[in-house]
Amino acid sequence: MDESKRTQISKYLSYHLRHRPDALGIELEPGGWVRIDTLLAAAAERGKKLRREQLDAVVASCAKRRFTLDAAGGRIRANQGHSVSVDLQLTRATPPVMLYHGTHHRAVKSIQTDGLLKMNRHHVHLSADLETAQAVGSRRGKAVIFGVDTATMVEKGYAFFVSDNGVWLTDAVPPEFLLLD
Ligand code: HQG
Repeated sequence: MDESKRTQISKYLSYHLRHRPDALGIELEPGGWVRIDTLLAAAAERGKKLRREQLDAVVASCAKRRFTLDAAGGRIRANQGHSVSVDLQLTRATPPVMLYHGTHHRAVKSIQTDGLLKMNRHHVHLSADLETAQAVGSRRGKAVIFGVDTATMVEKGYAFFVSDNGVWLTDAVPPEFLLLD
C-alpha cells in the first residue's frame, strides 16, 4: 500500500472513530472502542472497500499512533482527538513540569486573553516536546509555541491525562499558566 492510500484510510478512520461514527451507523463503546468486523461491514455497506490487512497496516505504520487495537485484536479505537461524546476511560497522570502547545499565530491574542480552550475536541492537547508542538502548530500557518507551567497547575489541583500515544490532555489552561518567549 502506498503512502497516499495509507493517509486516505487513516483520515477515514479518524473521521469515523473521532467525529462521525453515526455516519457509519455505528456507536462507540466506552473507551471509544468499535468492533473491527462491524466497522468494516458498515464501511462496505456504504461502498468503502477496506480490508482488515489494510486497517492493520495503517494502525501499525502510523507515526503518531493515532489508533490502538485491543489485546485480542477484535476492536479498534482512536487514542485521542474525539469530538463526539465518549468516555475515553483515561487515567489521571502527573505530567512533566512543563508541557508545550503549538498553535498558529492568528490564535495568540485570543489564547493570551482566554487561555487554551478545548474548542470542539474533548480536551486541550499538549505535547511533551517542542518538535511535536512545532509540528502541531504549523498545520494552520506560522507556528507559535506556548509553554505550559504544569508544575504549578498540578499544585493547584488541575487534572491531566495521557493518551496511549503520549498526548497530554487537560480541560483548559488559564492564561496565567502560559509562557511565551
Ligand atoms: C486553538 C492533531 C483561539 C488551538 C494534532 C488550536 C494534535 C484557541 C485550535 C491534535 C484557543 C484547536 C490536536 C483560544 C485553543 N482562542 N484559539 N482561546 N484555545 N485554540 O485541532 O491542539 O492529526 O482541536 O491552539 O497533531 O491544534 O488529528 O487542536 O490551534 O495532536 O491526530 O484552537 O490534532 O492530531 O485545534 O491539535 P485542534 P490542536 P491528528
